[in-house]
Amino acid sequence: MKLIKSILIVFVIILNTPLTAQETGFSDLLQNIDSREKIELNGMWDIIVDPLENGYYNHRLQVKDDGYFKNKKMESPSDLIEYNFDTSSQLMVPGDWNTQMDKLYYYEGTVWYKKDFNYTIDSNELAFLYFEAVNYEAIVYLNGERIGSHVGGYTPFQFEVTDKLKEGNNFVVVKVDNKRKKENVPTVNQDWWNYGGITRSVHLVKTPISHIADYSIQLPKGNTKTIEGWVSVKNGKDGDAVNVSIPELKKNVNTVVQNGIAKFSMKTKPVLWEPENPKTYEVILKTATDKITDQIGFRTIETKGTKILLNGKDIFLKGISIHEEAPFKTGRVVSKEECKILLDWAKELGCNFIRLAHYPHSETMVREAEKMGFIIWSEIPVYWTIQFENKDTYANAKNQLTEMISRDKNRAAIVLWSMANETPESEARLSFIENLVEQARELDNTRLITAALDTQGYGKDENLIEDPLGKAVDVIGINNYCGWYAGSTESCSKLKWASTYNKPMIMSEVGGGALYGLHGEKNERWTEEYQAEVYRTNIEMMRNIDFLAGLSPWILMDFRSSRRPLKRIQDDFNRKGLISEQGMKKQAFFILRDYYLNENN
Ligand code: GCB
Repeated sequence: MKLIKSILIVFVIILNTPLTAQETGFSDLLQNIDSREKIELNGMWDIIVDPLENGYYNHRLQVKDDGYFKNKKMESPSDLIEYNFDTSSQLMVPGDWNTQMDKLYYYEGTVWYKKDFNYTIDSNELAFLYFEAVNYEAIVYLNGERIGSHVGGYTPFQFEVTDKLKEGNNFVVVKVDNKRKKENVPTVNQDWWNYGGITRSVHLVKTPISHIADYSIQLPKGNTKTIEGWVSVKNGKDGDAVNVSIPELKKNVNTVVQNGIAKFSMKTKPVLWEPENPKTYEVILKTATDKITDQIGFRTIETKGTKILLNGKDIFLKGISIHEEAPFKTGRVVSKEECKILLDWAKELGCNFIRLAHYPHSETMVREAEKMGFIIWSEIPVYWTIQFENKDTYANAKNQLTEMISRDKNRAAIVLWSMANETPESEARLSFIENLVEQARELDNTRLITAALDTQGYGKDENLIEDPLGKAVDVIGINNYCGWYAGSTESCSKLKWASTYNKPMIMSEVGGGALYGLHGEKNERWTEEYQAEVYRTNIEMMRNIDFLAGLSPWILMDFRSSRRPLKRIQDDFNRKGLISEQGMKKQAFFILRDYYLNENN
């Protein structure tokens, strides 16, 4: 009886506990860290390459309590310490290790990173260690103590470390492991380089104790006259005042915190964000203790039958797919300048749309693209045959999806969240992706959901889109390699498409490979002429698809892939780029450019 009573009490307490900010579905990942005071932890980090994970396990394969994360130093000449960060090699952060050190080119395993920094304690502030991305698994230690871990190579994560910081010298150690595993997302099989390392920036972000953690500010679906949203406040209390203002619109609303969030709504008519005029407004959020400023654009996105409507108007998405690979030097993109080079090329190509494949790109990339007026498709690496039956795999994918939406939910440029790429049909796969769709809609009901389907019914005269996943998404993505993986180039212009769904379709991939500077007949593989012919005939095909709402051919620039060994042609590059990794434009670039500049305006 006593036991039942206590169970009941616990139950009642749970029911009565006010919902925290997490009514929103997001964690407390800090929004817009660039508007915060922070200590940059970029630059050279000391590293130890540890393929046997000797810094983590002892010789019985038990986790050590005095691993490399202790950053021990010899104190007397007789001490035995078999590592020393201070005399070790160094790597640049942000950056991948593969292109920084020859011996790490193919390396997949553990590397330990260590950075010293100075901190002055201020009892009025909190401190967060914020990682923009680490590929793939990170275990983070501060001053020798484990503070947390993260799985997934392309999304941000943070740890609140206020109580763990010391006055003066501190050190952070990160165990980074990029070993591919079957159960991971992506799995062991991927057509891009598995760049390891602390690939994006690291910051120590400072906030007031009661601070604005997160916010969502946008137009509701289909409504261009109301800006609404919420602001989540950490360590505040019910009734705390929050002020939201948009000076250019002469709007200023006061609201109050309840259960961790302050909701608001304002009637106004902003100039809408669109590719020709990527207008954003300065939005200021204030509490008694905190202030955040962001640049936010407003637009609506919907579908109507087979059309995509931006701000209520039919738009054709003239796009290109992009990997987050640096021009001229390869490796991961690490700077704003590199993002801009890629985006300038997409502009020159005549694009109003980019597919950021196959994982969330950096916040810098998204923000730069938004400023330049690109509509964005953003995706998680649910790629090919991952373990659809595995609950942990689902949890991992769901977490990456949540982190992606959490970071970018205020970016008007993003209109499509993509759940998956070329996944094989099965019951398990269907419910896995349907659950992701449901999660995405719960977190954000204002954008469109898509997935790139693998419909390559080569050899037939008509491709019928009937993948059951088509039912769950708003926009159907189709990856089609007519003229490259199957079917002659001539057959493409005659290929017909039909769909069981009355929905817009984006040709999310189409293309073929060419080595820049290699010339020959249009039926000779790897020549620029062959690739140009693939584009020519596929464009003819696309002209005849009346439910086509856009395309993002594969791909802007050649990119590294260890699936591509062909000597003197590929040399570890996927050659489907319209531009070589050295920035040279191939003939196909101009074929697509003509199509974009002269049609579908
Ligand atoms: C695809 C994949 C993409 C590959 C591309 C190719 O369908 O989605 O990741 O790189 O084909 O080049 O084969």
